[in-house]
Amino acid sequence: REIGRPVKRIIEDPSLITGKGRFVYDIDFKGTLYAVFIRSQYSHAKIKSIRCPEGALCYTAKDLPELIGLAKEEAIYQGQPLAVVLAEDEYKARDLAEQVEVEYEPLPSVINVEEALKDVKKAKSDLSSNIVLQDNVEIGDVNSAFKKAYKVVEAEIINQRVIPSAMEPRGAVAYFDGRRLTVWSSTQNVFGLKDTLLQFLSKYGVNDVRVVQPFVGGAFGSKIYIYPEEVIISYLAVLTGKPIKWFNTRTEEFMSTNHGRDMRLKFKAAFDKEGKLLGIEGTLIMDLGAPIMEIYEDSFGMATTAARLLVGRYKVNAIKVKVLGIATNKTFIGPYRGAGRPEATYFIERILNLGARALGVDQFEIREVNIIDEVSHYNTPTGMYYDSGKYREALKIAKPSYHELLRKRDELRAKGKLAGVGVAIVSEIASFGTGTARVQLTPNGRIQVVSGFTPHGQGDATAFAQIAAEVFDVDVGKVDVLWGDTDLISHGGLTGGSTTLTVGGSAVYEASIRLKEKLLRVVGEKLGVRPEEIEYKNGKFYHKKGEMSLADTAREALRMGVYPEEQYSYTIRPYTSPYGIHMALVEVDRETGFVKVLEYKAFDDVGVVVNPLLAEGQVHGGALQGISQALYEETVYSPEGSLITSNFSDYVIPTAMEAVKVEWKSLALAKSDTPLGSKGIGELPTIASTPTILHAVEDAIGKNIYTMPTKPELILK
Ligand code: MCN
Ligand code: MO
Repeated sequence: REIGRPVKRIIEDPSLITGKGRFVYDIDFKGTLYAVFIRSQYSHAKIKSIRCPEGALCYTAKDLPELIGLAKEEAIYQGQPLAVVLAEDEYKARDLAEQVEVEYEPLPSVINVEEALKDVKKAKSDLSSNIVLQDNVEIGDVNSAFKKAYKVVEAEIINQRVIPSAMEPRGAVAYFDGRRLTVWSSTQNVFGLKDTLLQFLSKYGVNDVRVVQPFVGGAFGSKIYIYPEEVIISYLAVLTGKPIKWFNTRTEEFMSTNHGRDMRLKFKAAFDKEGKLLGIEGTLIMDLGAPIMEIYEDSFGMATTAARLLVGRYKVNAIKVKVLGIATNKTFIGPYRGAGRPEATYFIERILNLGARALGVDQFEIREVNIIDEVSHYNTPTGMYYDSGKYREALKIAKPSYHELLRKRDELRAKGKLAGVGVAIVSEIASFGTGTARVQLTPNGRIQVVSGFTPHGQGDATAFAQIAAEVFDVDVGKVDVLWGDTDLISHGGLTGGSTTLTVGGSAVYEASIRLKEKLLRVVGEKLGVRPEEIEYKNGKFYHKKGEMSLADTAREALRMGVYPEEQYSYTIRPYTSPYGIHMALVEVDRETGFVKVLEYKAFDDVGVVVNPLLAEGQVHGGALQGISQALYEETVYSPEGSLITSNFSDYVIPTAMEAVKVEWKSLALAKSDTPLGSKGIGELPTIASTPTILHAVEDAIGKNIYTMPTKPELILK
């Protein structure tokens, strides 16, 4: 069996680890013009004039058609593109960009939520209020919950703004051959980019667009949006007839690529004596960043999702949360590994632990008190959907490990150390939409899988190879996988929302089964027997009248005029609901306040795991990313809206030195209804680890924590 086997990344890694994988920056055409963007130095200013150097290829909003995001009269965040210059090499282009003179008239900036809510200054001149979007999530009778309460816990907890920090910044190359435009982009959304470019460029007579995703050095949700730079360089390739290349510096990347999170919840929570959560009332405020309406609706969706997912996997029946989306003059917020679910899990898990601490109840026990036993096709009162889950059983399995960590904590404490244990339950929803795959048999007997998804580091292609190999009962080495090119297939989805394996893999599975049936008919016709009489094993068709290999069958099919390929589109309704229990043991240095994660254990239920090596890899990297939010990452703006943490010496992300040993257990208690029975795992560990670590630090220092990161100076205070 191939499904379930820890296969190494045979599709992705050979070229990557030998340094031969091509990224956007490696693509070079003769005669390329390099594009450098002139970006607003102010977070909020009137653009009075832009003066281009004499004779330079330089374009401002006035020279270009109305494009998304290129500021014309008013800049609304630092780093917003205002103009672009082109030159024959990158250095000349950077020098040229410095000669562009922009005359600004600074406007008052709205930098924090408190200021935004006062509504005296506006984040954009034409805004009537900085509160741009509002919603309410209300279920049950909150008032009676508070009347019945034994204890009421109140606080404001902040899930801070973070910078996605993919290893490779955004960049693209655009090539126009006089009829067809081809764009290579460091994106996770090739079909979205193609659609946008076609919509825009058809006005200029360009109706044929191809978008290619070369190898991409990570994205974490931040390369889903169609960014202005991609559209502008495409237009300039058409206008100038020259290939155009653009690549962000790290500082440009930090300012112009979407940030993540930035939500806060001011809440009141009612508990009974045993720790049962009776109700939550509060206001959830999301700082959406710069007011760009095209982006706002989607981003605000993350806040309403967070509010509706506040129920977690618990029996909470009364919730009343006002959700506000606020405009400020900072980089806009977009999806970042979890998009709404990390914030929800953070809020509900923090509420439970703050309650447990106030009541003197153990943090594991308070979860046992509130957890739903199990669900099957369950709709939460807030309108979320959980396909399946055995939550109490999962807790039972995880419990001995929790007690083991407590024992280790107590041993450390006996030695005078500041040690703590944290636990959190991740309440995830994942795997959305439609995925398409075409599976084809080549004349030399290899299976070729074409996927409409856009993986960029996860390793899904290897998992797809396993799925096809399982159906065709061949070695994975006999399968090739292609993806990330709009020419491969008419349409596709994007790798985001932990979707690719479950939705894209189901498409591969179904297409493979259909192709095998088609091939059976070919063999039947050739041998003059009924398909049901034919046996298939080890990549061969058997019948007493003869046998045929896959290569024989492919050639025979082509002779008959039957193409040995099948395409299938799989649509999931509505999504999967993975979950997990994460726990950690930390030690806080009494002198320095530095937190060391000594042990990290994850018990995750994502149904069937196709490749445990890939899934565990996601848990290692994902958990570290969430730990990093808890301990290190802080996006700092000056009062005028300048990004202070504009590179990696000021914005701290973990290195191999801070990497944590993660022990992972796949629970596989509850499958999804999809053909594979799998659920998404790409984002789950990141969602889980942030509150887990915070809880451990709280336990170590014996104090409540309300903000992140938990810096040494806060811990020792
Ligand atoms: N997998 C599995 N069995 C399962 C579920 C997943 O074997 N039941 C494997 C898959 O084969 C795949 C990996 O685990 O190799 C993740 O699969 P999945 O959960 O379907 O998630 P996606 O492939 O759709 O990846 C997207 C997800 C998201 S949304 C973000 S954000 C994120 C993440 O992946 N960004 C990443 N992990 C990342 N990892 C890397 N290296 N780079 C990013 O940008
Ligand atoms: Mo994502």
